Amino acid sequence: MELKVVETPKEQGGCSASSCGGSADQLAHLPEAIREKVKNHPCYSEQAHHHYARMHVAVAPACNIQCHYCNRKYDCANESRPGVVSELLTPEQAVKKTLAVAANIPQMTVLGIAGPGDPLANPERTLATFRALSEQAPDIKLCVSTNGLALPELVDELCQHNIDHVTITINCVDPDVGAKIYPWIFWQGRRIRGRKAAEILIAQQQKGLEMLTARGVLVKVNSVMIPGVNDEHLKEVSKVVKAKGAFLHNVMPLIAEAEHGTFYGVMGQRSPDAAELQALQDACAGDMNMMRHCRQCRADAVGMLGEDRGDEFTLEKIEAMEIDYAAAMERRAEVHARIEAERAEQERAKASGGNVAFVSLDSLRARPQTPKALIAVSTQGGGVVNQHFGHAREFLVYEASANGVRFIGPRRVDAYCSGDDTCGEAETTLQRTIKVLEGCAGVLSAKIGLPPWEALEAVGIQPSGEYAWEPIEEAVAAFYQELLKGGHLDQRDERTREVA
Ligand code: CLF
Ligand code: SF4
Repeated sequence: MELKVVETPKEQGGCSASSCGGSADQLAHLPEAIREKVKNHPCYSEQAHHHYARMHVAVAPACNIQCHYCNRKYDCANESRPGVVSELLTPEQAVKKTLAVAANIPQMTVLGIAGPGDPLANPERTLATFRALSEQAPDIKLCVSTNGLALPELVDELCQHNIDHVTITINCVDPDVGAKIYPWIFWQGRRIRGRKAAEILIAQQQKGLEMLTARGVLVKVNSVMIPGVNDEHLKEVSKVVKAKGAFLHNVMPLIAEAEHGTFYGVMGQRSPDAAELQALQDACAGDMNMMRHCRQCRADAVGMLGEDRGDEFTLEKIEAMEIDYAAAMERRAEVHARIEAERAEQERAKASGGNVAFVSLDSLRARPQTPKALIAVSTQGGGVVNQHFGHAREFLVYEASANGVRFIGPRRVDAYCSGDDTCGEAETTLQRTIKVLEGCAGVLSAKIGLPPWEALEAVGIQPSGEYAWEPIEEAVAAFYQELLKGGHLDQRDERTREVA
């Protein structure tokens, strides 16, 4: 039997990066120089995030604006999930930490500064960190995330330090919308409130975006989706920032919990659910390359996206480490070469029919009624199905259809399994996991125990351990066809109709 993963046809909105984040062709339309810049950046390339890690250093405590979704005690919601930063670092400490992580996690390719306040409201600390790192660790890409208020005045300095990835959080291009998100900004020594504040912020963001793209810097725009406030408006934001040269748009869900003490949290502003987020991302995708794999990292996150190894690199632990960065550079180069060889091998296998035997999705195109299906995957990186169901802290969700396989986004869960074959012991957590998988037709893991298997089947989610170590997209496509052939998707449809 022949393997073939069919790409989303261009006439349906196009694959590019917009709707087919997991495709090998995601970057194919870009000039070589840009492909080179993003190919191992875990945030700018969905493919790369399976293989490479990032880290943040929390050197920037102050902020120059107030967002209604932020409480200063917590990480910047622009780039992080709420949670206090464990340690605020000086630039010297940040450099030491970065070198230690680079030596111990050779897949770490990107150092970002994303808070806990706004990096550009702390320009001395932020730029001192970048300056030292561009000298001492030239193989690490430097990345910064900002609300944009202070950006235009700092663009030239950022460019001098080789920072060619900048994220601007742009939640609106209309000051009336902005006035509902930002109660005030601190601008030219004065606190400015209301619509005027939003007007200044928007103008600075747009000017900064234009200046950066004019200098060839890759700009990603993050937007927080706030239902009833800017959700509809973000389609317009997407159009505007694309027209000004932004490379990628990352629409993230609002995180608003009362216990975080944010204005929105306390006021009961709701967050969007997974379906609403996906619908908006799809609507924006017609105009923009969309990022769908964001994990809303902490401002001191360390490791692969979705994992946090910060505890291994506290100041105390780093002090005790002996770091030979010259030797680490060699090891890093070896590891990166090995990863690239593996990626190339995966691409070759895909192009030549792949490792998983199944019939071509082409045959399904003639069946317009073929249903779409969401399939969740547990993985710990490498682009393959390689994690035990009970160990998964998150699932990557893919949509399979006659048009191919596309990445939809991650869904986070708590791990409930403490050993290899103990799945199902903590039923309440299993039930929570099942809730997170709501809407999925199946789930692929490297291994799964009988109790969760039965619990999943009972709610119409078909588990499988048959695709362990297979490349994710190929496995999803093969599993999708298995579900179709077995009538599972039709039965699901009927069950859903009955429930409705
Ligand atoms: Fe950090 Fe942001 Fe750079 Fe990435 S994170 S500064 S671009 S290195 Fe990435 Fe984390 Fe999402 Fe940010 S997953 S929150 S998009
Ligand atoms: Fe908080 Fe970041 Fe907004 Fe500043 S820019 S108020 S740190 S979310």
